[in-house]
Amino acid sequence: MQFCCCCNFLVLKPCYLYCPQIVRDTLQNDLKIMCKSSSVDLVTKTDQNVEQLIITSVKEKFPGHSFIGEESVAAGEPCVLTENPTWIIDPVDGTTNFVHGYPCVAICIGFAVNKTLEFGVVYSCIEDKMYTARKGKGAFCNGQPLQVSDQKEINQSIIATEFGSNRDPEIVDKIFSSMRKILCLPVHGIRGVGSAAINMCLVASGCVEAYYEIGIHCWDVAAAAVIVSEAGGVLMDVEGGPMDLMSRRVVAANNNIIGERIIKEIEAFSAVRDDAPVDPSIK
Ligand code: LIP
Repeated sequence: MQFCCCCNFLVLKPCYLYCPQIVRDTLQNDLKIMCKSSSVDLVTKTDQNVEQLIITSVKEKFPGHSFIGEESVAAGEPCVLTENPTWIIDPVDGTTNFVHGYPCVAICIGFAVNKTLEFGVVYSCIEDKMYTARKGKGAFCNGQPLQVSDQKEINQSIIATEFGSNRDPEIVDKIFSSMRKILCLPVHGIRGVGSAAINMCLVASGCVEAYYEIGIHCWDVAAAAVIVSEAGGVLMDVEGGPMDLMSRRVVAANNNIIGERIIKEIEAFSAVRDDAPVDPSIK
């Protein structure tokens, strides 16, 4: 089933016209902040409104398509990737940044057919950078081609990661232990902008050699994964092998050498899969 990604992008055009303004307007106004899985897992009315605008706009053109949206899943929609054409949406990636006015926020829309990611769009709202990629057609930022770094020396690299929203001391210890081992390789630096998608777009842009994280969701990384891949990068699991989009684990690197080098230092742990059956007994 072939889709003209041009008309897909045209469908998205209204989203990318209005959503960023919604995000920027709300940054200046009162935010209605709510919590999801914990007091540090935040969501705002803007997340919900932006997601609904995107889904409504796409459904008008493609009523038979499926959707996986961060806030729809939080409201109880299933998070299962099928062969059906599926739009994977993070309406505000970097919600904690958004709540605090920290200027790294992105709208992310990935598109998969037969469980294969076909294109991704990440709009970094405050920077006004539109990252786009279509499978086999390259990756771009505001129309300029993207290429990952050609660095093969880990000691000459910058690595990105995030602390995530899990505050279990044992998990936090693993996160810090991994960071400590990577920092002491040594690497030039460790960075994290508070948005998985923007971290991955920085890998695609060649200014970060690799990004890794355990605890992200498919909507955080689906769109940016196409951008990294089309910029010449690789997507891996934190224990090696290919990335599993629903596993909540990712390594996005400029090449296999850097990716495999940091995988050796990561203290891996598992997170509940995005597509895990929902336990009806847990309210
Ligand atoms: C965020 C990710 C980030 C992760 C945060 C959160 P959200 O996505 O982009 O990498 O560390 O815990 O999941 O929730 O802002 O869309």
